[in-house]
Amino acid sequence: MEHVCAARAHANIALVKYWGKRDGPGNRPAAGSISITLDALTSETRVRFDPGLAADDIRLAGGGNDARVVAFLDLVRERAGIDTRAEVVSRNDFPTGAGLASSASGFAALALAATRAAGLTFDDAALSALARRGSGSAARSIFGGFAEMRAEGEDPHAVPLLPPEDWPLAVVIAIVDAGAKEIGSTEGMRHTAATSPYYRAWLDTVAADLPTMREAIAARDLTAVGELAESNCLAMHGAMLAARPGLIYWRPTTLALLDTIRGLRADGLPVYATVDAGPQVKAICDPADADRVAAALASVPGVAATRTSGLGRGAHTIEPDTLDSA
Ligand code: 2P0
Repeated sequence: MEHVCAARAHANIALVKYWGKRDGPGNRPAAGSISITLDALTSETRVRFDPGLAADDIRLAGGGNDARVVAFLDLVRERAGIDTRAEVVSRNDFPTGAGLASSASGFAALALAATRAAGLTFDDAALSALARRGSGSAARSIFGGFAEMRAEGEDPHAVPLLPPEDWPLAVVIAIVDAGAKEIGSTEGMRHTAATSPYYRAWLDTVAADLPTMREAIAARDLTAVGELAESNCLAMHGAMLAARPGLIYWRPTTLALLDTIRGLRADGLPVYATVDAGPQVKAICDPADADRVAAALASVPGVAATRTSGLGRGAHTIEPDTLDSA
């Protein structure tokens, strides 16, 4: 008997960032994080467990890491008590591995599709904890809108804070370089924790920022959310820069974009920047201002493209034949 399921999930960007793991196995974060899920960055994944397969057959359009997917399937097989190999077909509608959180949407979609295809029914918390094993940020993409990764416990998972319709925001993504990054997040975090004299201070910063961010979100205060998100991002990059050798994900255009966003703000437009483990800049603003922000960012020399996103929903199942053309 064939067991198949397909799922869709969106990437997320963190307002309070995740950058560092606990020691030991299980991919557990050293601290919590808070994110928004973006409807414009989507992964769709179909998993089919097939007794006729001798090995997992992984087809990731746009690249990706097959070994990580197989290791994740092993976790699902262990939970389900099965040994069946699977065909996995997945596609993203945005560049993979370039600091646009493709591992977040990818592993969130895979967690939902693979568990259902294996006959497991996990609640959102259990699904989020499982997605974390694939990629820490994927735990947050199980939820839509605003979500918080809770770091405590043996098997940490994210929790929802606000659904997307409760506070619509826009994120304008300025793509500087769509190529895959040289140092992945897992290695970048390890290097930062091992060598940066500012790593401890970074974790202290996150501990202080989490409750403040929760309050700012509850109050729907864009200025407070944006200022804190931008500061938290710069503190994370500060810890990376201080690693030895320094970890620099930015390109000159990244800095030009940050400058442009500060210029818009000086002109009275409330827009705030965040940058992840790549050169892309994401600008957070009110949806009514998104076109103006996108036009300003697109005019910065070196910007390849911009993409505007609203907030998206959490991981959900879709018809398996959606992936037939993938
Ligand atoms: C974040 N990032 O909070 C931070 C900010 C990148 C910079 O979560 O090792 O790919 O797979 O658990 O989830 C990227 O880290 O790392 C990330 P792993 P992941 O969004």
